Amino acid sequence: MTATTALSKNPKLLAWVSEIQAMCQPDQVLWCDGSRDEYQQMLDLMVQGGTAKWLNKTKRPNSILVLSDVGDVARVEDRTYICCHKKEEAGPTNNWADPAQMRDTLRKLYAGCMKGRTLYVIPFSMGPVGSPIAHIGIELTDSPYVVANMHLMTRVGKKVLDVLGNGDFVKCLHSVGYPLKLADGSTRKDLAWPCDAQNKYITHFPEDREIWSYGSGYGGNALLGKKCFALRIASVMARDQGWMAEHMLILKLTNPQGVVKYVAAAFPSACGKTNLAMMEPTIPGWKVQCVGDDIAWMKFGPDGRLYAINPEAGFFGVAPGTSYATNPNAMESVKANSIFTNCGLTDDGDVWWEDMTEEEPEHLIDWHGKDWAPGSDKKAAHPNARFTAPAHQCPVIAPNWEDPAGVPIDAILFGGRRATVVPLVTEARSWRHGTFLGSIMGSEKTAAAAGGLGQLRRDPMAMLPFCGYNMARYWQHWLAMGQKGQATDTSWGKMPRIFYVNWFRKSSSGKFLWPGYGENSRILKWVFERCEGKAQAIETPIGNLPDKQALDLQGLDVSGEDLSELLRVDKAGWTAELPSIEQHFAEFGNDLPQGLRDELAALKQRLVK
Ligand code: GTP
Ligand code: SPV
Ligand code: MN
Repeated sequence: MTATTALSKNPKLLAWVSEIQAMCQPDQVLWCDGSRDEYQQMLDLMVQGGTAKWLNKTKRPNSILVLSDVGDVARVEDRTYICCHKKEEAGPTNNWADPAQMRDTLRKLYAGCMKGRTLYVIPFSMGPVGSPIAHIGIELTDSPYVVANMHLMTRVGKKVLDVLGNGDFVKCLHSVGYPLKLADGSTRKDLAWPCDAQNKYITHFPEDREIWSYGSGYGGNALLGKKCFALRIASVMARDQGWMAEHMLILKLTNPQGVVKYVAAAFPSACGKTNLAMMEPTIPGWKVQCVGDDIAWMKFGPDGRLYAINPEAGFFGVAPGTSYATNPNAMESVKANSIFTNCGLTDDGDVWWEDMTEEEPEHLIDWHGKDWAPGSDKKAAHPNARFTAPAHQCPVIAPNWEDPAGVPIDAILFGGRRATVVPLVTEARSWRHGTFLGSIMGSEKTAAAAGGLGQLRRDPMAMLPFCGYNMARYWQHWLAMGQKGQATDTSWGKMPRIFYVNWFRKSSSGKFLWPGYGENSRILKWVFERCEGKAQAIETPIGNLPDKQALDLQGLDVSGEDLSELLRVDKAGWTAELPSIEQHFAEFGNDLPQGLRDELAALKQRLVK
């Protein structure tokens, strides 16, 4: 249970908690011990306060539904800041703010912002507690919703403080920004979803390894271990310390002979990581098991190879589109002990979202809390509605997913939503070429972040919203990691092979050409066999592609014509894209690594040949 007395003697931690307490002025401070009772206490508190509803206990045991404010439904990239001393260190793709000025702005907002509320101290470990790859953070928050979610998404509690001792930690401060007592002494009632929708700040101080978040209670804005720490702050730590923090799933792929390879894949938000990470292969004898579905931390092991851990302990997954047909293992993971946010509530007290079942419920309460029926022009669930579930509930969680040493990565996939130009799969020619393909990755925008739905944008390595420093220097770090891993311009050394995939190519009539989901196993098989040096590939100007013979197509229901289109090297399309790639690179000026300049020049040459 939460404790009113400090659970740590760490002087830096105690001083920081006192300082924040004095600034935010909560009614009380409670320390989280990470116990099951404490988790239950948070759920009860949310239900009593009107934030959450219990779902039907037989259909969905020990699970709640939470509906957020309509102004607080996704990450807010335009309110996300990297606050380092030099603007060029944040680079052209991040919002930059001067650290002292930003702290000044935020101190004013934080002053008294927790009046009438409880300040929770959440000690958490990203990665198995005590693993040499793991790192510790402390989140201070006034949101029981955040406490409960952190319990599922990270390892929380006393055990973390024991490992921390008097050591250093990442300071993560969070407030929903809705005090219950105002400066003039008046009071106000709490809201079901308190926030300060017009005044959000998601700020990072990478030089101080610190995060200050204000005004939002949703997802990556508020669960600070996830994108803020495990990607934005960790990417800077990784650069400084010679490792990698990436927006990647990790999966364990076993062939019919029992040989195992590990694949990591970077796709932008809502582009299929959770689905690929726990897919059911359609090709007989092949097995996919999940190590992680969103973030990978990779370090060189004693054998010189890259080893990855999943720093998280749960899934914060996109609900709409998730079904027994597309992702049965996610459906099984959320059967109980889960938190649902912005989903519809059925008349029998269960959750529902678009495409969860073939047949739509006759009636439900939508995520706005209004009546909904099939044919409504409104969605039952918000497109960025999410489930939070413990990873160990996934039926295909890899038995070794918590191995503190991590798993050796054989292949890295990049991918995004590209209706045209980009083929189903392309193997990079080398680590440097793969880094180039990652650096020019593009994807149509999804609902995971506010604004601009469907627009094509460059999202290098799926890290555009998550890189805590200058993107071009991050590419340089990728190239440097390759050198450490003995990759040359023509060989992979000990580094994973890199592939560029696209499940989202469309026909001229706008339909997906590729069935995706479990059928993606056919591509994983080719990747596996390329890593073994077995499968065939054709050299093309954009990289190495399989032809129809090289892919296992048995039992696949795709026309020969569609397959040809999926595997077509669209030279004209790529040539037409060169100016936009040049423009993209030009944004980084002198920071652009020479290796990527050379790759672009080489691509141009190959395309005109
Ligand atoms: P974040 O949690 O935001 O990082 O997203 P994610 O990358 O884990 O994406 P997720 O697996 O949740 O998929 C997002 C959406 O893409 C869902 O609506 C899926 O149904 C859809 N999707 C996933 N895989 C495929 C695929 O292979 N083909 C098609 N057409 N859609 C897919
Ligand atoms: C993403 O947007 O990539 C997510 C969800 O995984 S959030 O935690 O909100 O960042
Ligand atoms: Mn994500």
